[in-house]
Amino acid sequence: MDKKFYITTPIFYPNANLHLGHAYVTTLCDVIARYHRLVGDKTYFLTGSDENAQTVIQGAIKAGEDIHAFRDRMVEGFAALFKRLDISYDQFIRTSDEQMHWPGAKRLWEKMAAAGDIYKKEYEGLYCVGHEAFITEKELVDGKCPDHGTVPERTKEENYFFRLSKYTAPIKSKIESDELEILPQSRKNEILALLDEGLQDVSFSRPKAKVPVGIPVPGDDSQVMYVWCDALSNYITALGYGRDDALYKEFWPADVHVIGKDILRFHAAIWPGMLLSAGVPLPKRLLVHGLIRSGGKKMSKTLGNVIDPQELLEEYGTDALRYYLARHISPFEDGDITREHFKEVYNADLANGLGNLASRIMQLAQMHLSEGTRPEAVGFPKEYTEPLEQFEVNKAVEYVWQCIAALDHKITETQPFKVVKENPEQGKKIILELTQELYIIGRMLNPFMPATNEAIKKAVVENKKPENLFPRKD
Ligand code: ME8
Repeated sequence: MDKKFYITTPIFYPNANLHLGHAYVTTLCDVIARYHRLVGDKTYFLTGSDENAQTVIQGAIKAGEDIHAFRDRMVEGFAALFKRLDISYDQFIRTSDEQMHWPGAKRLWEKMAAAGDIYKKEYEGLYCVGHEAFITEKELVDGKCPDHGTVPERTKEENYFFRLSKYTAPIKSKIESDELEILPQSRKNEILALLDEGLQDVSFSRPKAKVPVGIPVPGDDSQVMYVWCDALSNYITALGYGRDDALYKEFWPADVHVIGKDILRFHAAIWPGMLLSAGVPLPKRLLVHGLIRSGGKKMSKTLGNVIDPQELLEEYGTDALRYYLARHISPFEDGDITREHFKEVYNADLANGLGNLASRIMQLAQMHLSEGTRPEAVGFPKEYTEPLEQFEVNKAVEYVWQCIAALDHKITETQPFKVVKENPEQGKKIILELTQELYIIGRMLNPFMPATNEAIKKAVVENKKPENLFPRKD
């Protein structure tokens, strides 16, 4: 098949270690990318880090480290977490990379400038470092940004502005017609309501003195690009836009940018505006996921309900965490996770469910079959592919667990352990069927739980019992 599929995560600020929310969006993308590879699509999966931000500079200062050393150390941590999570990205783009990222970001800026959409203006505003954006007086609560609880910086600067207002109508029509599709519908409505108010021009540069690590504005070294202008362009610079067009020609436009609802505005207004201005095709889709909470509350150090992905990985393993994120967090709504629920689900679905089924079947196979089997690859049922095509990852996992329950039921019904004693040929036939169905289940698990897929495949092909896949936790 020659269908291509290009998927991206947000690029993360290396201002602190990644938390469960970052692990979630990256795992979600990985599941979708692995599914597309499984069905034969030529897939490209991009992730990365958003490094030229004030929040990152502040992180380095807080850590008492040189900015470059700090960013390198943080990004090493990202890579280590993604390795542990079995994230199969094709590229990790760093916006500090002057070879890979900067030429394309500059090219895009030049195109926008050539279109007459960049102009200079004296500007006074309130900059919220948490948002990496100017916010308005009326958004403040008690003088603070309500999302970050911090007092914004009052700045008076001469900046370059981007004429985003000019693009309100074309952006709206692209979103309304689903040429730029926004999933789920509630997020599409949200952005359409915002567009109805009309978009304002945005400050698109900062003084170099304020953000010394930023990308210099073409033609004016005293200014650096606004970090969102710099960051959004990663989706094309990583493919070689402005540098080496081979990947760009093959994979752009993106099939889907996966983002959290916190950054919808940047992706559904500023990014399409930039692309329209520069004459670059728009991405096809935004998949906007919700935020993960714990016990109904925002995870916070004060509440003591922060769950570190490392902690779950150490206790339960990679595929258990991937399973939880894929099945028990909806890609379209806010999610929730607690240690108690995690353990409950682990024991029920993985230890007693899948793990137990695999070991029962393979025990029978090892005792009664003389060799392993490798079922011919058949297509996937539509109950599996249809939700995955629509990014309804949790529904697809649910379907696999229905297959697991059905196979469990089949063992109870057919009683192979009895039949094989009374009628060995008949018994072996049943057992062979069970192993083949287990193999197919393993194959369907591939996008969600790649190592488990491998372990099941090996067990069936080599006719041996898999290691205890998911030991019970008390
Ligand atoms: O915003 N639950 O980076 P970031 C679920 N650099 N997902 C969460 C989450 C939570 N509680 N918290 C964060 C930035 N996320 C910019 C992006 S893109 C060109 C630039 C996820 O490090 C979610 O996907 O703050 C969110 O959009 C992303 O992490 C923000 O990561």
